[in-house]
Amino acid sequence: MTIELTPLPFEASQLEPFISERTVLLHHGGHQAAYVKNLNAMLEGDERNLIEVIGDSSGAMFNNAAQVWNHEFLWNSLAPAGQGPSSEVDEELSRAFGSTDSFLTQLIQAASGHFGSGWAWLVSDGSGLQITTTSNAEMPSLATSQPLLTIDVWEHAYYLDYQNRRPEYLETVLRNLINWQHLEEQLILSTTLTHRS
Ligand code: MN3
Repeated sequence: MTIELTPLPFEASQLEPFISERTVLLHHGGHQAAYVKNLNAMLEGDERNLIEVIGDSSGAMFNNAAQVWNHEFLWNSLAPAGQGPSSEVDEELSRAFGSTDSFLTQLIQAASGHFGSGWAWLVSDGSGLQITTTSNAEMPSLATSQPLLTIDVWEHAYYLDYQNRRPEYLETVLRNLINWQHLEEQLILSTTLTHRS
């Protein structure tokens, strides 16, 4: 099947001033589009969907497929500034991390400290919430955990706006642009996890 470049769920300028329109356009229309194009070139005549390809491939095919999925999840993890967590989400995060603020601090620390390219995640593994990081195109196991939120720590995500200041990028973006509604929807999905395997 042909993999599509899914449109952004907001206007490219709507994450300003925290992420510039220029960065969003290059990230989505340049980097993510290239993963889609590379993947389609490798998938010619292949009828599997994206999740099936991710679960059953390695090397360049896995890398491009996983990066397509990771970027779709990234854009859904972000939203124009002005939202906050519902009391339910605040309660869940407080149970796992002490408070929502402490959750953000721990996520920023984990993402800042990740060596090289990759992703930082909030996941639910059915028994609780965890912060984790993955390298390059890797993602948490979709079979055993539900990602709730991700942030991209590849340099292309922040270099135009923040140069080498990764902690400042993370501090700014995670404290202003989290799509709390999407996080809550993923949290609700995760309650079905125990029935999945
Ligand atoms: Mn990226």
